Amino acid sequence: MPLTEPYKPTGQPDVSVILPTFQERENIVPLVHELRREFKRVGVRYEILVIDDRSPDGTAMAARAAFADDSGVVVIERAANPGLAFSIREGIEKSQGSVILVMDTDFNHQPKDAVLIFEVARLVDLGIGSRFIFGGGMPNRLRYFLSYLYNIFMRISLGTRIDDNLSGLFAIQRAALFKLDFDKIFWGYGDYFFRLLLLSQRERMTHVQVPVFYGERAAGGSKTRFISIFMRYTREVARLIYLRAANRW
Ligand SMILES: Nc1nc2c(ncn2[C@@H]2O[C@H](COP(=O)(O)OP(=O)(O)O)[C@@H](O)[C@H]2O)c(=O)[nH]1
Ligand SMILES: [Mg+2]
Repeated sequence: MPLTEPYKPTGQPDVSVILPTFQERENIVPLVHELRREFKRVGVRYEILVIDDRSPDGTAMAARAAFADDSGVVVIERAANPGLAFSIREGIEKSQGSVILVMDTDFNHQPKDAVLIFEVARLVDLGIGSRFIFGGGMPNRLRYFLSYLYNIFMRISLGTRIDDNLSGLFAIQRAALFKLDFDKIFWGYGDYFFRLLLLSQRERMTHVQVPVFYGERAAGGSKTRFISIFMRYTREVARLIYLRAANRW
């Protein structure tokens, strides 16, 4: 569809945006507004799925109230199996778009970058947001440097060819994604993302990295503790090295 065509809200969406939320009441409404504006600007039929893990702050209620008149915004409140990767999986399984875009909802991931990554994924299998290629980055320089070193470790130990294995900002062709074994990918936290990259690399899917510069979280607090999350990722990297050596993954 040429970019000049007007917005058409019927038929299969061009993109399904998966927005996992936990305690994001202040962020979710402005984020969805901005995404809608961006997609309308480029003439893309969108579907936006907010996948909320029953946030006590009323995230789901706020999103539902703000977008009651837009059938392209769907709010799902999950009952069982809380967790980031399970939420993303549920969103994907309930989506219809020909490209699936996943992003954080706290403005660490910028809507403008997400739209560019979506446009890339229309042409290849996977568009991946990367902080570690020219033009990318994040405001916290210490975290940036530590994440940069950690990604070098991941590239060497796992053999991934991607510079940022932890961004969690990506878009993928629906047909490509559904070739992968979801049970092997979608559990845990940000580690699901490097399992997805590894399996798609094994399937020889085409990956294109797009530089992204993170924004500061707009409102609320982060759910992750930097040190404990890296310990968790390191256990998972070690497990994958072992399983792959034994031909069991
Ligand atoms: N559905 C769901 N979303 C979550 C959960 N934990 C975190 N998120 C969302 O995942 C994204 C990243 O979380 P965040 O706390 O910003 O992590 P950080 O960016 O690594 O500090 C945000 O959109 C959160 O709302 C969870 O248990 N369930
Ligand atoms: Mg964040």
